Amino acid sequence: MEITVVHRCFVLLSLLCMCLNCRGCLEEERFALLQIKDSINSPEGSAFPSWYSEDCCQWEAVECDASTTRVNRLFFHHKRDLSVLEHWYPNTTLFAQFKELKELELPGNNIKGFTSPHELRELKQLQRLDLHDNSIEDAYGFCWGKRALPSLYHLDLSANNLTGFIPECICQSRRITELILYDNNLHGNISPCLSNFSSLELLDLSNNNFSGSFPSPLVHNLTSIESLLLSSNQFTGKVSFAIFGNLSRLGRLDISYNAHLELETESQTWFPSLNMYVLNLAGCRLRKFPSFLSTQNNLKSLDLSDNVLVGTIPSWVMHNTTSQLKVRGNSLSGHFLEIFRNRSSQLTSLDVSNNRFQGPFPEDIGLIFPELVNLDASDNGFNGLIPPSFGRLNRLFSLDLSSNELHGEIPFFVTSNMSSLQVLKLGRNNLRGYALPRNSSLPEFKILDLGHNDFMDNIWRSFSQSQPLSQLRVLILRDKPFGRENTTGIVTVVDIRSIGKQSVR
Ligand SMILES: *[C@@H]1O[C@H](CO)[C@@H](O)[C@H](O)[C@H]1NC(C)=O
Ligand SMILES: *[C@@H]1O[C@H](CO)[C@@H](O)[C@H](O)[C@H]1NC(C)=O
Ligand SMILES: *[C@@H]1O[C@H](CO)[C@@H](O)[C@H](O)[C@H]1NC(C)=O
Ligand SMILES: *[C@@H]1O[C@H](CO)[C@@H](O)[C@H](O)[C@H]1NC(C)=O
Ligand SMILES: *[C@@H]1O[C@H](CO)[C@@H](O)[C@H](O)[C@H]1NC(C)=O
Ligand SMILES: *[C@@H]1O[C@H](CO)[C@@H](O)[C@H](O)[C@H]1NC(C)=O
Ligand SMILES: *[C@@H]1O[C@H](CO)[C@@H](O)[C@H](O)[C@H]1NC(C)=O
Ligand SMILES: *[C@@H]1O[C@H](CO)[C@@H](O)[C@H](O)[C@H]1NC(C)=O
Ligand SMILES: *[C@@H]1O[C@H](CO)[C@@H](O)[C@H](O)[C@H]1NC(C)=O
Ligand SMILES: *[C@@H]1O[C@H](CO)[C@@H](O)[C@H](O)[C@H]1NC(C)=O
Ligand SMILES: CC(=O)N[C@H]1CO[C@H](CO)[C@@H](O)[C@@H]1O
Repeated sequence: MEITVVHRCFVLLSLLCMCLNCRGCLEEERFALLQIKDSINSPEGSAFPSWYSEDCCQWEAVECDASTTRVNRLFFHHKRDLSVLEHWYPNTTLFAQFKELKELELPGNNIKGFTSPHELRELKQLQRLDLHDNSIEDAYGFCWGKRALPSLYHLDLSANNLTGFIPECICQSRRITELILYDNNLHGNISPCLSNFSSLELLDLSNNNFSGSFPSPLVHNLTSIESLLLSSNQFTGKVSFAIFGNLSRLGRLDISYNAHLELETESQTWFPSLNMYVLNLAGCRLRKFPSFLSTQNNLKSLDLSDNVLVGTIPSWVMHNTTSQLKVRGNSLSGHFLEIFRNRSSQLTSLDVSNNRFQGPFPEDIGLIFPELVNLDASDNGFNGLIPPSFGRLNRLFSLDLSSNELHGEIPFFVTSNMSSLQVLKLGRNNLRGYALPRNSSLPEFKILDLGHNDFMDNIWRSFSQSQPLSQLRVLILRDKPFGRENTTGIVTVVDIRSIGKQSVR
C-alpha cells in the first residue's frame, strides 16, 4: 500500500517535471544559444554569465513567445568584449534555428560579416534586423533574393563600414518600410531602384558620401515616407522645396549640409499640406526664412543654421517652434527677444550663436524660457548686464554667452541657483568683479570658461570662497591677468578636482 502511494507520488512528480520542462524552451534552441554564447565570447569574453538554467526563455537578452515558448526576440546589445580586437563573424546557421524569431538585435558587437549569411533566409518571420554600430563592410551580404524574409520591415545597418553603392538587390526586399544606412561610406548616385519602394516610411542615408544631383525623382515616388534623412552627403544642384509638397505623411525631413545644395523655397506662393515636426535645412543656402513655415504649427525642432539669412527672426518662427530652434551661423541681427515680451516659450534648446544680434537680454529672461536646457548666444553683439533672472532657469544645463559685449558682474543667482548647470561659458566679454561670486554653489559644474574678461579678483580666492566645485573638470582662463598675480598669458585647460587646495599656474 505504502509503496503504491510513494509510486504514485513519484509518477505525479515526474509528470509535473515533464510538464514544466515542456513549458520551457526547446532543447535545440537552448543548444544554439549556448553555441552563440561561446562564439561571442571567443577567443575571450564574459557575456551572458547567467545563461545556464534549463529554461532559456528566462535568460538575459532572450524573449520567447508565450504560447509556443519558442525564441522570438534576441537583443544582444554591446555584448562582445571590445578589448578583444578580433571581429566577430556570427554563424548565421545558429540563428537560423530560431524559426519564430521576429527581432534580431546585435548592435555594438564588432561584427565584420557573417558566416553563411544566406542562412538568414530561413527566418521567415523575421521583422526587425538591427546591426547598428558594427564594422560590416559588404552590403551584398543582405541580398537574400526576392521571396526571402517576407516579414522583414526594419533593416538597420547604420554606423558600419559599408562601402560602394547601395546594391540593387536590397530593393528586392519589398516589405522593408524602414531602411537605415546612416554613418557609412556609401557613395555614388542613390540607386534608382529605391524609387520602387513606394512603401518606405523611413529612409535614413545621412552621413555617407552619396553624390550627384539631388534625387528628386526618388523623393517624388516615396509617397508613404514619414522620415527622410539625407543630410551630410555630397548632393548638388538647385532643389525646389515643392518636391516635398505632396508627401502628405512627411513629418521629419533633414537635408542639411550637402556639398553644393541650394534650396529654393519661395518660387511659388504655396503652402504644402505637410505637417512637420522636425525640419533641418542647415547649410542649404537659404536667403530668407521659408514663408511656408508660418503654417507649420506643430514644429518641434527647426534647424536653419549656416545659411545666409539676414534680418531678424520672424515671430512666427519663434512662437511656432516648440522644442529646439537653431539659427547658428547666419547674419541675423536686431533685438529678436523683444517679441517675447509678456509671452513665454516652451523651447528647450535655443542656438542663436554666430550672428549679429544686439541689445541686452530681457530682464525677465528666466520667465520667458522656463523650459530651457541649452542656450547658446555666443559670438554676437549682446550687451548690457547679465540679468539675475537667468538664475530661475533651473533646468539649464549649458549656458554659452561668450564673445559678446556683456559687462557688469556675474549675478550671484547665476552661480548659486542653477542646480542643473554643467557648462558656463562667459569668456570674451567685459565682465568685472568677482570671477565667481562668493558662496557660489554649482554642484553639477563641469566646464567653466571665464577667459578674456576684466575680473579684478584673485580667481583662486573666488573658488575657495565657493561651495566645493567637486565635478569641475575644465577651467579656461586666457590671456588677461587675474588680480595682482602675474598670470599674464595664462592658458589653463585643466582637470581640476581639488581646486582651492593648490593654485595651478
Ligand atoms: C555554423 O554552425 C553550424 C551548426 O552548428 C555548423 O554545422 C557549422 O559548421 C558552423 N559553421 C562554421 C563556419 O563554424
Ligand atoms: C573600413 O574599411 C576600410 C577598407 O574598406 C578599412 O581600411 C578600414 O579600416 C575599415 N574601418 C573599420 C572601422 O573597420
Ligand atoms: C521597379 O520594379 C519593376 C517591377 O519589379 C521593375 O521592372 C523596374 O525595373 C523597377 N524600377 C527600377 C528603377 O528599379
Ligand atoms: C515611380 O513610381 C511609378 C509608379 O509606382 C513608376 O511607374 C515609376 O517608374 C517610378 N519612378 C521611378 C523614377 O522609378
Ligand atoms: C567622397 O566622394 C568623393 C568623390 O565624389 C571623393 O573624392 C572623396 O574622397 C570621398 N570621400 C570619402 C570620405 O570617401
Ligand atoms: C502635387 O500634386 C498636385 C495635385 O495632385 C499636382 O498638381 C502637382 O504637380 C504635384 N506636385 C509635384 C511636385 O508632384
Ligand atoms: C507687458 O505687460 C505689462 C504689464 O503687465 C504692460 O505694461 C506692457 O505694456 C506689456 N507689454 C507688451 C509688449 O504687451
Ligand atoms: C531659484 O530657483 C527657483 C526654482 O528652482 C526659483 O523659483 C527661484 O525664483 C529662483 N531664485 C532666483 C532669485 O532666481
Ligand atoms: C556666505 O555664507 C556665509 C555662511 O553661510 C554667510 O555668513 C555669508 O553672509 C554669505 N555671504 C554672502 C555674500 O552671501
Ligand atoms: C610677469 O612675468 C613675465 C614673464 O614671466 C615677466 O616678463 C614680467 O616682467 C612679469 N611682470 C610683472 C609685473 O611681474
Ligand atoms: C502654435 C503656434 O504658436 N502657432 C502660431 C504659428 O504662427 C501663426 C502666425 O504667427 C500663429 O497664428 C499661430 O498661432
